[in-house]
Amino acid sequence: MSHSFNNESVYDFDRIEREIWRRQRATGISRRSALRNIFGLGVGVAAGGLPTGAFAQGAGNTVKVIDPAFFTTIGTNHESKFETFKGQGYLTPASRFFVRNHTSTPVINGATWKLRIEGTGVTNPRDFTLDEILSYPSVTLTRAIECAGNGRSFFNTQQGTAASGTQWKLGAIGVGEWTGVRLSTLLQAAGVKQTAVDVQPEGLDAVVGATGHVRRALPIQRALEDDVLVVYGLNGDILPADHGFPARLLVPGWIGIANIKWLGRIEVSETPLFSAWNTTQYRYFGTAYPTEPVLTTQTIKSAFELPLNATLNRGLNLLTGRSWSAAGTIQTVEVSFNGGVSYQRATIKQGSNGDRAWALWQIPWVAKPGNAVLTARAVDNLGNTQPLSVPHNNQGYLFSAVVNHPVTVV
Ligand SMILES: Nc1nc2c(c(=O)[nH]1)N[C@H]1C(S)=C(S)[C@@H](COP(=O)(O)O)O[C@H]1N2
Ligand SMILES: [Mo]
Repeated sequence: MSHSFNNESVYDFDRIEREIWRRQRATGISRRSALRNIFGLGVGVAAGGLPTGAFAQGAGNTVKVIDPAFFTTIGTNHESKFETFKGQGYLTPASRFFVRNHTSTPVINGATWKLRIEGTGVTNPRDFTLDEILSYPSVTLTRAIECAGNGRSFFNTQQGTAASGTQWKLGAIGVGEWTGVRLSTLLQAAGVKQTAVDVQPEGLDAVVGATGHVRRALPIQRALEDDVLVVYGLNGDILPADHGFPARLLVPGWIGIANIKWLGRIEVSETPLFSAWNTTQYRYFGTAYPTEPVLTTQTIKSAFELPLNATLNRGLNLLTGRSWSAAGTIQTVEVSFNGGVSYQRATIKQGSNGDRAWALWQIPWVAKPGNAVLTARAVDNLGNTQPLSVPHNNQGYLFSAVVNHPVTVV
């Protein structure tokens, strides 16, 4: 696919990125000011992701079968139905793992695939075959991957101001057992320099307008940490096509977009790297955020393993759910059966509370007929908790507030 300049919404995405650079170069002003000027002038950006419609292919943009019993399809994305995690184990099976594709899953031949590491920040730019990558010591970590926009729909339904982008409920998260090689191992093999500042992994999926391949830089300090992996395995199996085969990045605790799938190239640079994915996307925009900060880590959330507006039988119900924090593990989970008026402590399942993964919990409820609003709130090991509301941001990122979960008891 080449540039889709015949599609105005696609072109607009690229135009804004170019314009930021043009103004910045011409005037020497900061990137931030350039961004603000552009938004201040009212140039519309497709907030919160690519214009739906531009790439929407509906079902059929994945390799795995998207069973509507387990997924809600929104444009090119497939959200796990959180209630279907009930009774499942700790790990999210690959077949049930949410898919967030900017376009569609490319089918890549692992035998001919190569990962290129290059740029001003390495002395030995080189390719790695899959066999070479497999020959390095492997590391396995159980960690969540969660979209930055997970929970976005609640900005509308709960706080009354819609945010643009994929209207996820809480199912844009999965926990996998990821196996791969440390990114630092590959960077060292490519001769990473002391002077390198940014590392930008890039996907082999279809280019997005003229903005090029999906890519997003991370600072060298994070790239070199032990838990950042070039992953080739999920849950003891080969990494599936929809989740990045032959290799994807894993950056635990960071927003979903940091975990670039279908790696083809990693640019290491002595100067800062920018793309649409850290300039016009994945920043906080809106009146609450005058400095337009870039998003880095995920937050803390809780979800019941129940559909919204579920019907429950009167009497004893064992409610189950999951809570997670990008900062570490979950300390406590409290549940309210009366819309947050009073709370009771839920029980976290033994051995089900991993670092930057999730905690499985349960709580009994003797339900009386009528309507009720359930809420759950977690506190993590650093004392972070869930607020009652979060300031709005235009693209609806990082909704960490307590979610009202209506049910009817009959
Ligand atoms: N190359 C590439 N990498 C990507 C994406 C993409 O569209 N292309 N989507 C990102 C986003 S926004 C998220 S939330 C995660 C989703 O990972 P998953 O589809 O394996 O659940 O992948 C990230 N990596
Ligand atoms: Mo995402």
